[in-house]
Amino acid sequence: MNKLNVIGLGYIGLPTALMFATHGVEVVGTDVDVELVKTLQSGNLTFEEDGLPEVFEQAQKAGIIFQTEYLKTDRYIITVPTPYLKDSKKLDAKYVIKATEQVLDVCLPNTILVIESTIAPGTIDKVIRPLIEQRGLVIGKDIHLVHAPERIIPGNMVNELKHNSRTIGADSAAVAEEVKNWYESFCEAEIVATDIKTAEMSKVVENTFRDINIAFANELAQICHQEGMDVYELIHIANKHPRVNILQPGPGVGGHCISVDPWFLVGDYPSIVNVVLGAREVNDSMPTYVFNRIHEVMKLHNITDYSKVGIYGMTYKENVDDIRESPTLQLMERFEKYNMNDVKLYDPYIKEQHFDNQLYDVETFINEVELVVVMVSHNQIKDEKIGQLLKDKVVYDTKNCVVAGKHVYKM
Ligand code: SAJ
Repeated sequence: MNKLNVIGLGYIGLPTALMFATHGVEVVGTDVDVELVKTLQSGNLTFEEDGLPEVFEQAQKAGIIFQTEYLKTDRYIITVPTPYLKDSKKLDAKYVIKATEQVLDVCLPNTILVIESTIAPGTIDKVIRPLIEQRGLVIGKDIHLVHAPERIIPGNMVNELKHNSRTIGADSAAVAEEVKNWYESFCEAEIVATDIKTAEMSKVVENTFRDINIAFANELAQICHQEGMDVYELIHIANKHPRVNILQPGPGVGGHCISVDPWFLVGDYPSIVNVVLGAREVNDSMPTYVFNRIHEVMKLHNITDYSKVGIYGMTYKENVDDIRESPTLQLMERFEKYNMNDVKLYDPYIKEQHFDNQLYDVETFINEVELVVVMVSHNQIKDEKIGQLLKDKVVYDTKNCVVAGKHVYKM
């Protein structure tokens, strides 16, 4: 079998390439970013992820190659980013298009081209098939198209690559079976074959389901705050019902999946989506809600100096170093808009400077402020030692993870 070329070595592509390489597949990883490729070639990882250093070491021993060039082969997996256009909220398929074109420039006859990147339903029909046909190539003969979306969650990627079920969307059962065999090298869970459009839609629907569920929890948090009730107790009780599973409220929904994918449905079906759009709006409004709650708490404790307010956590969720679309970044936009620039920030996972008043030592951070706003429930903040430091602070805990504090306020 020819080598497998994985294109796009980001949060999804790199772990996927490493898993293939450590399970008997000859892999070449390709990325346009010269610095990124150099880093990987020199034996260093480009982001932190539990268990990844071990897999990286094994993959290197197994002979994985990193390069900026596309490989001449007949097996490709594209895992490049798929952003959305800010105004129309539609998918911006430019990276997938570019990668597909570069594959078509070099690939061997009878190539299987797998697109793993999340794409709006219908993208392969509307955008990718024409690219191939324009070149006079025949789909199903020269090129076999597949959509194989992933389901891994940052923080538990290696484990989930192994144990999560996957979907393979293809035009024919034979091609689906072939690609299923590739993934079965490392994936021990069920792999379901379907058509391409259903595979595209399933990925977006899964993330939209969670977005809607989180929006419901966030709406409940606001109702409970108004009523002086405990939203966590309420959700805990409701979830005792065997068919109810409400997620947890929080300061917003960040990351590059749940906060992005529902927009593809909004962009493509504006006259149908109602619940989907409403959920997006609720979750997007949460940083403003938190901003207002911070001011309520400041008022209750006569805090007027913003340098006495400390924001704990900048990443989009706990125990990862990824700040994409994070609620804290959105919250800081509100502070900046009103020139409230003295607010301090700290995140144990963020070493580079994003804000003037960012601190790098947790004790100094807590000691210098009166009000600690917890935006992310990193394990660190739940630590007993940190609990001691928080004991005589006012805490606004948007993640319901802090036990200590002179006064602890919730959502
Ligand atoms: N969040 C809440 N309340 C909750 C759960 C999460 O407010 O009860 C927030 C988080 O704090 C975070 C955001 O939602 O800001 C998203 O976090 P997440 O951990 O739920 O999800 P992601 O974006 O890291 O990963 C998701 C996963 N999708 C689903 O669970 C349906 C993952 O399986 C996908 O592979 C990934 O998106 C993706 O690539 O699409």
